[in-house]
Amino acid sequence: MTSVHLLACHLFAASTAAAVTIDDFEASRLGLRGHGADGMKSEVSLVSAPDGRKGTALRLSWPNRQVIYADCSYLSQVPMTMFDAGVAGEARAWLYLGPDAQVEQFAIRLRDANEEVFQWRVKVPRGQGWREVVIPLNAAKPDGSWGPSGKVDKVIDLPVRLHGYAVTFSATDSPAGEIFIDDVSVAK
Ligand SMILES: [Ca+2]
Repeated sequence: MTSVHLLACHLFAASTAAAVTIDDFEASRLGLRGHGADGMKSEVSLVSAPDGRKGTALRLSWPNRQVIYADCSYLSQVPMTMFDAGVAGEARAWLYLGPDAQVEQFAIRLRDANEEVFQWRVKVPRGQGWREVVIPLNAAKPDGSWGPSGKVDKVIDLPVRLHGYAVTFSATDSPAGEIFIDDVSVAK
């Protein structure tokens, strides 16, 4: 195969890539664990999706002493083989906020081969109800990374796995609250 032919194949693949659902939260087993800032523990559960949406959604909730953020991570390895040649494209997620939610941003997090965690965030539109957010996944511009000492080099070492999700709050001392997350997908 010539290099021109290879290039044509890559272009074709890029132009036809469809969104891949990475979690619809329909599995009966909950493979996520809640965390949170300053030792305030977030909680996760699988619940019937509110407000007329079908199926099961992930509920992420936090106590009223929560500050800055609430997050959760997968307990098992979730390969992201669509990014085996590099992280690019976008992630999408459906989010439901209640009337009093003070969520500012939603983040998706990927973990690289050296356990360094990278996140990309998007502002969450205000207002009650379901909305889909689109998070550009620019490998050169993550919204922060962290990990084990000596492993944080700001370089995404392939392959990556799905690490989890996070929300940040609009107030530094946010009241107790919850967000529902459904049908997370990625597209290159
Ligand atoms: Ca790294």
